[in-house]
Amino acid sequence: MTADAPRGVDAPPELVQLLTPEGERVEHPDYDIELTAEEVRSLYRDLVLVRRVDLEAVALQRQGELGIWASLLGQEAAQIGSGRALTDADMAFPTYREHGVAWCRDVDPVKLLGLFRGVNHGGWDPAEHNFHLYTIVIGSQTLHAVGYAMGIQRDGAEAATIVYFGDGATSQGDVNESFIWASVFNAPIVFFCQNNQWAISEPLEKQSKIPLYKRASGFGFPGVRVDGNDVFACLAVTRRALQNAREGQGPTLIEAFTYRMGAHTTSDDPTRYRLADELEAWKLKDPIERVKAYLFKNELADQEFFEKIDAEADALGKDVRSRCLALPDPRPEAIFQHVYSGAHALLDEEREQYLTYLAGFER
Ligand SMILES: Cc1ncc(C[n+]2csc(CCOP(=O)(O)OP(=O)(O)O)c2C)c(N)n1
Ligand SMILES: [Mg+2]
Repeated sequence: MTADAPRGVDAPPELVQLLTPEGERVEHPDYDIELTAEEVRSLYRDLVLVRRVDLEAVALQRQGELGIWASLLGQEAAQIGSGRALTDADMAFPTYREHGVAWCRDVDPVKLLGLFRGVNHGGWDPAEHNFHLYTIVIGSQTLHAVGYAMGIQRDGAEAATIVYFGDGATSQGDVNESFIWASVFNAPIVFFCQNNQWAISEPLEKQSKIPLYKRASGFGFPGVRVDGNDVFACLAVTRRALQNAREGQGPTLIEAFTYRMGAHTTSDDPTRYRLADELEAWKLKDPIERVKAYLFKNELADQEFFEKIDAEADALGKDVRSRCLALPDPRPEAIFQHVYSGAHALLDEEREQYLTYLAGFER
């Protein structure tokens, strides 16, 4: 990064990129990808639809319908590219911003909204979607994921695990411990770090003096930095890393170099700690615009296609909104459900006490 350039905007030379911000296909000596026109259109659709769900969720929060929302704005390509690289048998462990990955795992967006509305504690069955519940405790899911990966390794499964975390999370002890376990046990796992340049108000330079992907070498496994706003490159790099994991070659750290275009969450005001020119510079690298430009330039899609996708996005936004507003409030005692898989004497007692307490109000 040069002294006067906005943060992260100077693309580092080691970045894997297959589609430039202008929508030009470029070659990379180590990574390539063959995509049909239909596949590119499908990726474009994913990107637009998840952005639309995210936009609707921000609006719902602003209208008091969600307690909070963590926007994925700007990180769509990192999530769709990596999410579409997964097979059904692979398992994904998200943080709290991975709405695009959830989409790729067929989790109904309304279930995500339910969590942020406070009417469920996750709402989806991780085993049904091979998509773990969201994790708020920064970095802790990396240990869960490595444990899971070591489990499927022992089962002899032909599957890999992927775990998502942020740039800030790389400073957590849990994440570093998970790197060690994954490395020495050669666990079939991909560490997918979305470096969105910020951990709430803390900039990347407070986390590391070296590029994050280089951390991997100290733990004894490969690290690669990919253009996180390039859906083709994210797909190619993640596909390769997952395949290596499935073939017994152990973990890979992928650093998806991207940018959090919105606030950390709806409770945050980024104008307090970062300059507008940084955001403006990253807008030029928008992950959706470059796919659109590619489709247009190569005559792989016409105006009608783009209008159809926009209409589908609007319909999805409407549908998600109405189903979110219709979500029933849970019964208060539901807080005791799903804490343990079976009965638990102490929790049963606490539930009874709580119900007795609540009954005192029903007169
Ligand atoms: C163990 C722990 N410490 C602190 C927090 C508070 N916290 C919530 S989000 C966050 C920043 C995370 O930044 P990063 O890992 O870059 O992810 P991003 O939100 O940018 O996707 C912090 C410190 C937390 N949730 N858990
Ligand atoms: Mg971050």
